Amino acid sequence: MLRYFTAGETHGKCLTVIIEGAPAGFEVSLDKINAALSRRQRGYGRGGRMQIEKDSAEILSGVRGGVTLGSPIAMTIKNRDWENWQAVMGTEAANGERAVEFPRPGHADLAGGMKYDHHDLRNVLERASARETAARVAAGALVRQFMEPYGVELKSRVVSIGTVTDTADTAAPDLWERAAVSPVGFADAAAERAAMEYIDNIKVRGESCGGVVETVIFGLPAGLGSYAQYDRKLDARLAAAVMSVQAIKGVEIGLGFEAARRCGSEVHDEIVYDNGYRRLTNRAGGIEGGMTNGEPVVIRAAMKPIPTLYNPLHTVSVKDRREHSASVERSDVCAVPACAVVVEAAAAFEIANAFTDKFGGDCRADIDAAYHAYMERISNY
Ligand code: EPS
Repeated sequence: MLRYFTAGETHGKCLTVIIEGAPAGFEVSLDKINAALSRRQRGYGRGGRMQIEKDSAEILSGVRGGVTLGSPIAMTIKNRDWENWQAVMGTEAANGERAVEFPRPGHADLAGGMKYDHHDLRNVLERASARETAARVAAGALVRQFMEPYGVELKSRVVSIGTVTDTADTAAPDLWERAAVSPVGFADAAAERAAMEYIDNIKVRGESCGGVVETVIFGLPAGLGSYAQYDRKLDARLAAAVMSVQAIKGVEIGLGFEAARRCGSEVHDEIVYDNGYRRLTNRAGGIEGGMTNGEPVVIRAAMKPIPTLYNPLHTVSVKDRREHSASVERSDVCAVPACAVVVEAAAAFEIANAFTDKFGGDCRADIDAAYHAYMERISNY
């Protein structure tokens, strides 16, 4: 089983991720990991922090000569901002400055303070911050490389920002390429301009905004995941992985909630045989009965607006319960394009987990043999 853990505070020294269960014998490119990290930093509407950081990962263990060893892989991403926070965030001595007293509605501040008995809510926000997602992006960008030799590819884009929806034709061959270079992750140029204007407008009002992101996974054979037990269902695992991303409030596979409004014939995908079993549509989003069905896996996730508002909401002090406006920390007006990269990484990890579960988790030679034998067998089915 592939697992990962992250550690690190947003203004601490660094983020750390440890990946356990990685198979041996796979080449890993640090450039690909760093490219994903830099994609996560981009996007129209991001705040001042991204001007400070230039995220890059260092691999500390589990890889030798660019090839995985089968041992735990540790990576670290430095926080450049640490330089400005050492006195506040030092692990040996901390000066107590920049204490946070006024919990932000929508953030982990209040419940986290009550749960862990923190009276300086900085102790909560430092870890709850979406800065942690940089470590997850590094993990996802590493493990997806185990599936590249088998033609598995992940793409992501932004579907909507606030009330503005991308109007691009989703069948366009350059959809993903255009979305990848857009400052808002859209493929249509007019919709892109409208989204940027929308972000400008809400920024003036001291607001933040959310949006919907989409990740599609191409090249997966039928049969990853299982219907046999609830916790082996791939859609359940993907939903949990994506829902665990900061600020995600909803996850859909394929039609998602829309399926509930349609009749059966408008939901299910008819089966044909054309050099393999295929579907005339992909409304299921590539998963039936908790398993991949050979069509692309389509995941959509809804991100809520970031809770830090420059025009802050009403709250109360956790020191003396007096009424006050919520704390204002430097933040982003819109982080939806970054969220698309994070959701892609979270999905990549779960897919790699299902892939190695199906084809073996020890080494590339075993995975190669199992993969090709399986593909041969199902091609004769
Ligand atoms: C983020 C880093 C954070 C925030 C943001 C995401 O840095 P800082 O707090 O120093 O500005 O910009 O996190 C949040 C908005 C949040 O609410 O957690 C990052 O690296 O993505």
